[in-house]
Amino acid sequence: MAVRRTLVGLGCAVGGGAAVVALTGMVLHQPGPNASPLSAVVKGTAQTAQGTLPHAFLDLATYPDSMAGEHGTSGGAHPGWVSYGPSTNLRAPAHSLVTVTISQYDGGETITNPYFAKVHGTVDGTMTVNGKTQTQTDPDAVGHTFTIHAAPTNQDPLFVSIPLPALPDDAPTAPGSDYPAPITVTFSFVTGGAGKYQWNCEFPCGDGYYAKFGGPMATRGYMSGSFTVS
Ligand SMILES: [Cu+2]
Repeated sequence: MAVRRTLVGLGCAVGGGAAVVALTGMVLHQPGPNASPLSAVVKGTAQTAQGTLPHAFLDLATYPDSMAGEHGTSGGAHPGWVSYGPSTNLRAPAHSLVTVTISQYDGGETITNPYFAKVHGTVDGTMTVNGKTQTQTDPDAVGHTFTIHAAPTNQDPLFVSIPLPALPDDAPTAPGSDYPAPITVTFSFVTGGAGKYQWNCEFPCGDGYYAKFGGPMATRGYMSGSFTVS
């Protein structure tokens, strides 16, 4: 709302409703890097320990750069930065089973904190990696993590953390792709009531920036974003 009010004031100052419409449309259609909302899609129901719940699905990917299209055709401001896609502004329904599939296209190395090489907060405490059920991955070969946090507020707690195994450095580029064939990681968790959460990668993958915690690790739209339950 603050943005819209500012634009109205600016529009009036330059004299005309047409300017207001043009400026408002221009600014509100610039969602920032990689932030167009992506909502989990409900397809039927699932039996869970909490009863029969809507079953929602979300597909994500992790890339060794920002060239896959989610930052624009030329990679945006930082084409070489590691990134999540197709969005970092994620949404899911309340009181539902959410199944996330992440296509992992990046390499990696030893994770700083082995806690984040383990699966936390999913149904049964597991994930599948290329179809195989696992509770952790090799801490010496982690690409990224997908970690949802709750701020200490009165909303329902939500903590989910998934280690994404690294592709081998010598993985060949897949035919017809700019990347090797990805590792496919799938996991499910149950949401509570409505809330606003954050997610980020806990593997310091911002090479060359502040002990690898800068750059894409410290800039919204690359290795972090929002997770809204509603
Ligand atoms: Cu990362």
